Amino acid sequence: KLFHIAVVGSSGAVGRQILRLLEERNFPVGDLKLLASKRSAGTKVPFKGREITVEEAGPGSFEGVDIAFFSAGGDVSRELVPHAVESGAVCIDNTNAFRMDPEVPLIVPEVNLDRLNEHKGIIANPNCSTIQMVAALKPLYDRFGISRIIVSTYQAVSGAGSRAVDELVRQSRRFLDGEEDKPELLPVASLPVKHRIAFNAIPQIDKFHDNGFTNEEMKMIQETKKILGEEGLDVTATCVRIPVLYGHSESVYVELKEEYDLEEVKSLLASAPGIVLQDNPAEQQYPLASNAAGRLETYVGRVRRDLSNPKALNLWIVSDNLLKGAAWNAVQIGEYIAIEQ
Ligand code: 11C
Repeated sequence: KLFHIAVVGSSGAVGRQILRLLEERNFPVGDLKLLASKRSAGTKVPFKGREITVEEAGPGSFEGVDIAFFSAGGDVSRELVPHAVESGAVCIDNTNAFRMDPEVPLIVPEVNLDRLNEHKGIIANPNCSTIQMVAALKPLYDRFGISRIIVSTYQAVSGAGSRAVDELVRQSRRFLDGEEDKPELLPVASLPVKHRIAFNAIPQIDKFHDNGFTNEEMKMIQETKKILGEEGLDVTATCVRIPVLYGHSESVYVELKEEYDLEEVKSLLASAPGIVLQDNPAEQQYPLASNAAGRLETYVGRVRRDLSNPKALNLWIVSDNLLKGAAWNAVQIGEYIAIEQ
């Protein structure tokens, strides 16, 4: 069976990767509709040797569409996803719009594929930093249980879109040339204060909540509990933007419910789906954003016993934020939907 596919946000950083993956993985695409804002409408995008013209997305865009991928921001999803569902499409939404809706499954296939069929037309794709963390922790969660997670992230600028990639490149050049470059985008485009990202680390991703956590940190906390299906899990996060283009890195302290054997932990990680264990300190082998960029897997290393708590361990988790963190997780969900139909 071939599927009529729509990609909303097809000219954005994630949308382009979704198209690339649909092509590379030979997804059974019948008709393909590329949708975007008015600004990008009219541009031509190559797909499997054809040129497809991007159309402006609107409520009437989804007639006959089987699967719609959304990655054009929360406001677009909130407006258009209900119309797509009404037209009979299954929507795989990359934005924050429906993730915490109890009616909407929040899926990382390696973790909770069993919830996929609960959907009523919308399946939410989690935030990039959440996806790679839960994918890596799942085998430990299943074997030992987890009581607490403390995560600090080192996130690439591409998480903030392709304009943020341009901003880092431009600022780095100008900074090395001794020139001033006024930051325009980061940390949050819609807030008045901007900070330089080149040669810097910014402890703010997205807006602050009244509790002092940023929205990115709250996403990690809430989404992790929902995906693992454990509201009582203790999770805390500090999310930091660093001058890396592609690939989020995370330092994770995890307290298990039982004492564990470190070799067993490593072999569980090594055999987990979608995970590559890269952990050989003697050879200076550990995950690096520069190696994870462009790859579909999540890399785990620096796996070590905590020195103060025998039930706890520390790890370093790296994945391409635009791939497993966004486009690949979404296309993977699409592949499971296609298999089941
Ligand atoms: C970032 N994690 O790195 C964000 C981007 O909720 O899907 C992804 C935002 C989201 O800036």
